[in-house]
Amino acid sequence: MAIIGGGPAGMLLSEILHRAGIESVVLEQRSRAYVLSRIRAGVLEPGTVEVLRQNGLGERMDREGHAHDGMRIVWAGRASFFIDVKKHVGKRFMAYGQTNIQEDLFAAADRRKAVVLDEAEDVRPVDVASDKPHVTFRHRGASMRLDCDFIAGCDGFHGVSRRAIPPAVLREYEKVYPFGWLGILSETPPLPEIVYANHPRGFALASMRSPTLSRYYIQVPLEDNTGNWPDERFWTELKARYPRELADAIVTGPSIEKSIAPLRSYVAEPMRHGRLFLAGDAAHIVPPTGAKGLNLAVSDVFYLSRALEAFYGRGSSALLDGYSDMALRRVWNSVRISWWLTNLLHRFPGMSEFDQRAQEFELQYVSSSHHAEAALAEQYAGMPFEEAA
Ligand code: FAS
Ligand code: PHB
Repeated sequence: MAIIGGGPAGMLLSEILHRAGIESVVLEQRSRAYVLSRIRAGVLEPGTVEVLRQNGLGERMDREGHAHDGMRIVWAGRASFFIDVKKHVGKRFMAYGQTNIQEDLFAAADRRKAVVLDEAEDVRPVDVASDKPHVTFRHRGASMRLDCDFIAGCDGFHGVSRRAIPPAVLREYEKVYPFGWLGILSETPPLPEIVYANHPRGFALASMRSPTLSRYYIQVPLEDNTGNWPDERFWTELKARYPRELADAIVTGPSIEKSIAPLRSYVAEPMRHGRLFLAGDAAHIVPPTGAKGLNLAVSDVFYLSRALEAFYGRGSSALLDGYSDMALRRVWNSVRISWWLTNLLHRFPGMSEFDQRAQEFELQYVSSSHHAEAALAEQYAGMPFEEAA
C-alpha cells in the first residue's frame, strides 16, 4: 500500500493496516515538525474516539482529552441553549486537539518502525487505473519508484492524488463562503463548555485543548489578515460577541498561535478511481462550524481499512468496490450539517435585518423544540458508521 500524505488520514490508515498485517509506505511532503506545527481540529465524534481506542491510540486521549455531554449556542445576547448530545445520542464527544492525535500517530509509527518518508518531493501516483499502480518521488535527492497494490490519496485538499482522477470521471461540488475564521491559541483556562455564538457582529466560538489551553475563533472578512488583529483587539471583539456573563468569564492572555482559515464546502466524487482511493481532505472539505473535517478523515479511513482487510484477508473486493458510495453517504451528511450550521451561525455580507431575525428565530425554534434539538445533537455527534454489508 502506498499512502500519499502523513496527516491524520494517512498516518491513521498506516496504523490500522499495520495492525491487520498489511504493509504500507507513507510519503509525506513536509517535515514532521511542520506537520505538527499546524493547529487545526479539536472536537472528536464518539465514532472517532472509538476508532482511536480500538487501534491503540486512546490512552493519552482518555488521559488528557476532555469529554463533553454537549455544546452550547448563544445568540443575540440571549440566554444560551445546550445541545445535549449525551441525552439524545447516549454518547459524549471528546475535546482533544488534532496536534495531539498527530503526535500519538507519529509515536505509534516510531514504535513499530513504520516506513514514513518525510520531505518526499514531487510525489506522483502513476497508472492508478491499471492493476500495477506505482508512485514516483524524490527523497533525499534520489529518484524513487514505489510499486504497490493500491494507492491511498491522503494528501489533503491541495494534494496531488485527486488530480490523478481523469477530469471526465471526476465530479466536483463546491461552495466558498465569503468569510474566514481567525483562530487563536492561548495558555489560559478555557470556558467549561464549547460555546458557539451568533451575533450581529459575526460568529464566535469558544473551545479548548486542555484545562490550561484555550482555542477561540471569530469570523473575519476573507481579505482580513492576522496583522490587523493584535491580541488586545481580538479579545475585545471576541467578548463583544458573547453575552455579558460569558464574556466576563473569558480569561484573556497572550496568543501563542494566530491564523485565519478560509471556509469552504467541497466534495469530489468518486472517491475511488481504479486502484487509487481518496480519504480525508483530499476528497472533501467542510467549514469547521460542525467540527467534521478531522472526523470525516477518520470515517473514510475506517471504511477503507476495513475494505482492504477484507481484500487481503478473504480475497473479497466487495467493500473496496463499495467504498466510494459508502464513504460519500457519510461525507454528504456531514457536509450538509456543516453548511446548515454555517448558515445558521454566521453573518453574511449583505445580510438584511430580516435575514438576521430569521436566523434568530430559527435558533429560537431549535432551542425550544425537542425534535430539532435531537436532530442537531444526532448530527453533531456524527451518524453511526455503516456496517459492512
Ligand atoms: P491534511 O491536510 O491534514 O494532511 C494531508 C497531508 O498530506 C499533509 O501533511 C500534507 O503536507 C501532505 N501532502 C500534501 N500534498 C502532498 C504531496 N503532493 N505529496 C506528499 N504529501 C502531501 N477540522 C475540524 O474538525 N475543526 C477545525 O477547527 C479545523 N480547522 C482547520 C484549519 C485549517 C487551516 C485547515 C487547513 C483545516 C482545518 N480543519 C479543521 C480540517 C482538518 O482538521 C482536516 O479535516 C484534517 O487535517 C484532514 O486530515 P487529512 O485528510 O489527513 O489532511
Ligand atoms: C476547535 O476546538 O478547534 C473547534 C471546536 C468546534 C468546532 C471547530 C473547531 O466546530
